[in-house]
Amino acid sequence: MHQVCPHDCYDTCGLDVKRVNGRIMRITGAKDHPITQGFACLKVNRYLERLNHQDRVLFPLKRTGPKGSGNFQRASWDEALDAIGTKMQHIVQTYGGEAILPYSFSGNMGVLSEASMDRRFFNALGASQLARTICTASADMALRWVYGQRLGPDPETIGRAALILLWGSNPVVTNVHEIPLLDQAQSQGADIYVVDPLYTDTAARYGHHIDLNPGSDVALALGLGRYLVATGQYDKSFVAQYAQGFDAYLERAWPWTLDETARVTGVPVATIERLGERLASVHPLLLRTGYGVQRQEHAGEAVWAISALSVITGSYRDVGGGHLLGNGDAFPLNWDRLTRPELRPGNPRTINMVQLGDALTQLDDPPVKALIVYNSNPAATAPDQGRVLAGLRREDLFTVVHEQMLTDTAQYADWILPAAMAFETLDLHTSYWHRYIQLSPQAVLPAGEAVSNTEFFRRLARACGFKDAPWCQDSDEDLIRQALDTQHPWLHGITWESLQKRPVQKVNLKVSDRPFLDTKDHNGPLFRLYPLPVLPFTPPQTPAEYPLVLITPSRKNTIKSSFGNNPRLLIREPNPTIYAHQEDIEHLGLQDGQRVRVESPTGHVILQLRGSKQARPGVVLSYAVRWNQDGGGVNINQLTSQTLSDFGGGATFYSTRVRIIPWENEVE
Ligand SMILES: Nc1nc2c(c(=O)[nH]1)N[C@H]1C(S)=C(S)[C@@H](COP(=O)(O)OP(=O)(O)OC[C@H]3O[C@@H](n4cnc5c(=O)[nH]c(N)nc54)[C@H](O)[C@@H]3O)O[C@H]1N2
Ligand SMILES: Nc1nc2c(c(=O)[nH]1)N[C@H]1C(S)=C(S)[C@@H](COP(=O)(O)OP(=O)(O)OC[C@H]3O[C@@H](n4cnc5c(=O)[nH]c(N)nc54)[C@H](O)[C@@H]3O)O[C@H]1N2
Ligand code: SF4
Ligand SMILES: [Mo]
Repeated sequence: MHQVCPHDCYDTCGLDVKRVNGRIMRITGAKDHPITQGFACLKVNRYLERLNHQDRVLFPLKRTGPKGSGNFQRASWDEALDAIGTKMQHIVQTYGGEAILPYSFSGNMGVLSEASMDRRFFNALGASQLARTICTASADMALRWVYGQRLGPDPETIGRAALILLWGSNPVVTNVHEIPLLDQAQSQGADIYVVDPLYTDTAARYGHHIDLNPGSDVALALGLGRYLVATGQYDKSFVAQYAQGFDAYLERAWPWTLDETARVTGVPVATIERLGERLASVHPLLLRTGYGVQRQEHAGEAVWAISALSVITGSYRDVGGGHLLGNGDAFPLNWDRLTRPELRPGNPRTINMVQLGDALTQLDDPPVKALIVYNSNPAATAPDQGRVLAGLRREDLFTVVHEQMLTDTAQYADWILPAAMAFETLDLHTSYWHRYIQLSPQAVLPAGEAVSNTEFFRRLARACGFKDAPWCQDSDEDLIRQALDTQHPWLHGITWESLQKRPVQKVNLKVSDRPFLDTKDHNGPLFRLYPLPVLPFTPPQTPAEYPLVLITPSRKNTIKSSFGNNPRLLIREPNPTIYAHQEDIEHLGLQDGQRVRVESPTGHVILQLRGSKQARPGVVLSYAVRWNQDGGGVNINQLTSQTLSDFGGGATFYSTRVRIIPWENEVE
């Protein structure tokens, strides 16, 4: 039976699920899905272990000890909903709807699970709105600024590219179904450059590593742009025909001479020149930017500067060329019908999820009195964890967590409600990378008393007095029909009925359609090169007290905290670990294997220190993220801060500065 992997991953795989007597017995990558091509990843190859995990929440649980003590007792759904409904209505009456804060992200990327009945409920309640910025906000905003849309080349054209820059992207870890496409391009002679401060598995696989200083991408992109213009090698007719704001762009780029670019990025002048020559002469040129670029303070400007490079090189002229960061806007579903913004009374405040710590500990007028968490595990994944946990410990904060697992966040809940797994529910899936829309029907009944996100919010709505409201009567099938109810030509013919017969369908964009040139009606400019309205980039500083840059990239065997409770997936890292270059370990007088105290201006954490060839001197790394339970109640996000990026209010996880001091001399 066809299913879809719900996890926060570029690939959004189709899966073949074998059932026997109402139980799932085998899960494999769908053979007939053009991107999945019959294989899943290390994590989903072990999915039965997740489905049947001992940490699964199967029944409503009520807190019985102090906050965070992890003491709960089983309750019935009726008891839970009565208590939650009464408490939430009391909070709304006393403090107003804004005292209620939803907190969710992409734990399940199904359209219904991620943003449908939940949004309706919080809109109708007049709850605080959540700005969901933790992952892609800066890039989303910068792409919209330049291109008007989050659209890139079709990944199925990657094989045609002759020059590829993987810029802040580590597909060997995060996007394994891109690897066959990159390999295909390489086998046909393409050169693949990896722009990354770490010597990642992707850099090792594809050879050309541009080892830049962390957070210096704006300089590299503008330096390359200036070089192309100064040497007359940019695509003049493309810029003249399709771009506006070129002069303003040049003004921003002009200070970035080769020498200045080399000084700030650490990339030698000769390398920048050679790369510049290649960008000008080798086409199709694919700029494949990952999210790593935009977890820094100058995130927006970095994505803008790389986008500008895609324009001045005329990379969009060729099928297989262009700038691929995401394809989220390839799916113009009827979001307003799904989420119903018009239900909102007035204009409730918006809270940035990156600043959850402050929201829970400092916000007033009204304070946050109830926090409803689903699809996310902020106790482990949000920055400035010290503040987040202080907030979650507040006895006067009413916390409800709808979860599949007894996560670090669930441990702080007043009520935990059991969430169904994707295979136990019906959903519709898009992708943020490829262009297939998929239906995932319910394959098996939910375990225990678990319910889908949509059903959870239907129940919550009834408990909060919306029993007769029409918006909470819609079934999951109704919701899918409403999502697909659009006149947009890209979705023409994709209906509930057609998805029953063909659960994997491509949106109506041809592989040969070049983004924007062939997908937009145009007679004027298509690209805006004007600089973003932000303070221009200045090189990041590394203060003497915190001399090391900490990067917390994605881990191969987990997705953020998801899968982190499967010890077999963490077999190579039994203890929470920080990796450093051997030179730094020696310089600090430390030893490989030793436990160390890592400190930042925000907090500290005890970790095991290991040498790694991926790190370079001055840069340490720790994969995001371990469960707090593995680290005495804390993890690496003790060190990261709530500082927002320059544009879009994004997170700045990779702009963290730390120092390392010995903790115990014992070597494990
Ligand atoms: N296995 C696995 N897959 C995942 C995830 C996971 O946790 N595990 N997470 C999923 C999610 S939520 C996301 S958002 C995506 C993210 O996947 P990617 O887009 O690949 O992004 P990251 O893993 O955040 O970082 C990619 C690279 O950026 C590099 N980087 C760090 N700082 C800089 C810098 O200043 N400049 C440049 N040029 N590069 C820098 C890092 O070293 C890293 O190698 O992956 C998804 N897929
Ligand atoms: N230090 C550091 N921290 C980071 C990052 C980093 O690079 N460095 N990356 C950030 C990024 S890119 C992201 S996207 C965030 C992700 O942060 P989170 O949104 O917290 O993602 P996960 O850790 O995957 O947690 C998702 C949770 O959703 C639950 N879940 C899954 N399916 C369902 C469902 O159907 N219903 C309900 N109710 N729950 C479900 C899972 O069990 C899991 O506990 O982390 C951020 N945190
Ligand atoms: S986690 Fe990503 S690669 Fe693995 S099965 Fe899911 S969508 Fe595919
Ligand atoms: Mo993410």
